[in-house]
Amino acid sequence: MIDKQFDKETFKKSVKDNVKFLYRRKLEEATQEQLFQAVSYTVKDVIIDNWLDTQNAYEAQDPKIVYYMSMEFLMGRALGNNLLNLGAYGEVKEALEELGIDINALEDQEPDPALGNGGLGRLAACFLDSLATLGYSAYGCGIRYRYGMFKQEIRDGYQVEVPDAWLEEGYPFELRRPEYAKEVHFGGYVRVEYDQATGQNKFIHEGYQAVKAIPYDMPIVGYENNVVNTLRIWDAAAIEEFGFDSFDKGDYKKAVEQENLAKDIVNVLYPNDNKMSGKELRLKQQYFFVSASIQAAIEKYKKTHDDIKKLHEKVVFQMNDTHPTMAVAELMRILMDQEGLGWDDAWAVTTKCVAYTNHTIMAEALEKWPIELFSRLLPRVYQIIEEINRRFIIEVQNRYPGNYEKIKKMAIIYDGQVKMAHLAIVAGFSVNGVARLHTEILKNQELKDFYEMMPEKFNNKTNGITQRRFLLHGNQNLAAWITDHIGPDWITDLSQISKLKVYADDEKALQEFMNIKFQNKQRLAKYILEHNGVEVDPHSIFDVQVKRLHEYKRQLLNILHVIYLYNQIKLHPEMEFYPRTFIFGAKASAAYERAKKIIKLINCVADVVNNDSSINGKIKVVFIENYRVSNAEMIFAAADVSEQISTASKEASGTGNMKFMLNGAPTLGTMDGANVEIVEEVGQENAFIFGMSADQIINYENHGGYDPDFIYNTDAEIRQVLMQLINGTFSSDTELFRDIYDSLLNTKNCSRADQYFILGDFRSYAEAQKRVEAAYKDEKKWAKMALLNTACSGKFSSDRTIQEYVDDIWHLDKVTVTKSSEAAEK
Ligand code: 26W
Repeated sequence: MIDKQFDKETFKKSVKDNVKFLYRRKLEEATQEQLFQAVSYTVKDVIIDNWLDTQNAYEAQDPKIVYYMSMEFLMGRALGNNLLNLGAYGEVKEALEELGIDINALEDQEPDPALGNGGLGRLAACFLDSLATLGYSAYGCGIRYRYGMFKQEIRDGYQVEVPDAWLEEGYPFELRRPEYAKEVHFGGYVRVEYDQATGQNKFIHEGYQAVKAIPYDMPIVGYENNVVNTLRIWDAAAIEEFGFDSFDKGDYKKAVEQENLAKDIVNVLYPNDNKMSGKELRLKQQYFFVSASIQAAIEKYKKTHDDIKKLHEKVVFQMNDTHPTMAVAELMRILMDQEGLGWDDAWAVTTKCVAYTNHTIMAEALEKWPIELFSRLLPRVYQIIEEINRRFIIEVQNRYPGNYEKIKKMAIIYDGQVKMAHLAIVAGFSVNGVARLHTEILKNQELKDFYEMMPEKFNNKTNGITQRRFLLHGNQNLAAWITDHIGPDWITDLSQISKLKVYADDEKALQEFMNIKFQNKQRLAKYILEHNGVEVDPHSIFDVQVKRLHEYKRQLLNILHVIYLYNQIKLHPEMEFYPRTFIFGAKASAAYERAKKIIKLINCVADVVNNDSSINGKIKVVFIENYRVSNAEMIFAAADVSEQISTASKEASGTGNMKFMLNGAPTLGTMDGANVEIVEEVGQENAFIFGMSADQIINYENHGGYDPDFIYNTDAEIRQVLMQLINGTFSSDTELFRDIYDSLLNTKNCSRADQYFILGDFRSYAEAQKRVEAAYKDEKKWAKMALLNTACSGKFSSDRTIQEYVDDIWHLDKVTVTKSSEAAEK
């Protein structure tokens, strides 16, 4: 697929030229950072040709466009991925070698653009990759945060948050597009004016503060298909650039204030995952990118279409959780106040243009905004939401006459608050969950009332991941091995990977498969030695839990079990025990105290266990600092066991679970989220399932919780583990983990002791861990299990997920892009 402008010699020359032009240096004098920039610019040049060709193809074919609206895009590094998708990785690697440059070291120079928290942001990034690869016209719409997800440093076992200045050195894979800047208006008031000509009221927004939104475009390269789509993220600036006259008039201070006000909006990503913060700045961020994106979409549509009432034929907005739900009211506003449509026409268009994805059932994550704040910041948008609410309540009344409970439960505005999920459901033509179990819980529990009233809107789209980043790039040896055995089709059609099943009993194949896993474990062991100073044995079982830190994900269950094992080994030194390395990686939201304590606990346990020579290194515990997309790729490739141990019903889907599976690590997990479907694909016998079911948990919750104290009082080994949290075993400060201890028991008369059923599931988890050990000891059995996990992962490609969104929700047209250079030759 490599084209002429990208052959080795031209490439090498271009890199040398870039070093010269950018830094006035010779190649040999350039720093690694400078080399990274120079190489990236060369790659970007090639991408730009494809970008233009894609633009031309879209203009000629006029396909329907999806705007994927998301507060978060967790992209990970671009260089390596772009090279792979361009089909040029191999050649470039060689060319660089000839220049004496190691491509891995170069890739390591790139900062991870971490414009997201966790699952929801990474899903958005996988979706963009799949959309481009499948040849669909799509824009990602988001915010160009100056500081993305914080960098995590571990100091004395504690998480310390360090700002992530990812733009400091200049980011080569972005293009500033000031010509597409938009204005966004905050505050002020709405004046109503009667229009004689139309006989209708006009709503005029006045006295507002205006902010300029400036787009930066990042190329999204499809896999070997010449398609380059766009992630458009918005930067903010003051409207009036202050000129010299500002100084003279003493307006300097005001001008600087304006600038700061604007800059504030895009300054930093909120590091909350699953918790609504209710901050004014967050609301500003939401409206800022939603308004700019919708304005841009409508402007683009109007360039080549003149009937705004047919917008839905060419445009669809997908709202990634409720964060961009203002899109509903903003679209109504533009259609009515700017395009001159009446309410009914505007509503008809809007409700065919917007769709909503729900990513969590955790109550504390649901977005509710105080009316006071909302109406002050966005008076016109609020007015529109009020009217949507008024009309919806009439519908509810018609449907359920006299049933005021329904109104109370379903209203968009109630009790002084604007409920964004309700707005999204009422206006959206589609509401989807992200795994089958999750969608069922939405329909039957969380959103039951809405499902009853509008069942046709509800549908499931089980999440997926891109095999191009998480296997082709992250696990290059395995990728090559797979291609050797079944050909390369799996790269764009992951269902093909099931062809590996014929090797499930082939000893040579299994041996090779496990050898690759071993090499990947060595690579991770080296990383751990370098970063943690801990020596881990690549022959031990690499048992991995990497994800955001949250109580419902139950990292605590994992570490308490480690303590339990440690006690067992100390008590029975002769006991047979297969060596284990427990690997954790997780960022905790900066304000989530208990989550941060759990990180400290993991590190304290690591200190004790790793340094206790009496256990002969049978257990090692490692906390990998600053877990992020780039090190995740390496971690998945090296994992033996995938810990997916959330309290059943709480994890909407999970996507890490799929990345482990793809890389040949069986799941140790609860029947939660997409684990259910993973087990369905790979078979019960190739996973380690434990714990209460979602039904059981929900049943307990609906009947006042359960009693962990009974377990504490009757199970001496569990009690010992809990006592060790407060008796100095892991910290001389016996109060350090008191809060964790208390959270598990009724000591403080708290009504929700052990909210996440850690003690309730403990024995079942320990027993499942025993099964893991037994299975691992049987080398052949384990190899077969691991290979079958890879072979059965076909369903979990985001290509499959995106095709389902296209077929059921978006109805996009497929586009083919031919290179202009190729076209010219013909
Ligand atoms: C308002 C603050 C806030 C921020 C982020 C609330 C909620 C979120 C996200 C919904 C959290 C999130 O990332 N959810 C995860 O989404 C993934 C993709 O669908 C799922 O796989 C995970 O199960 C879900 O936790």
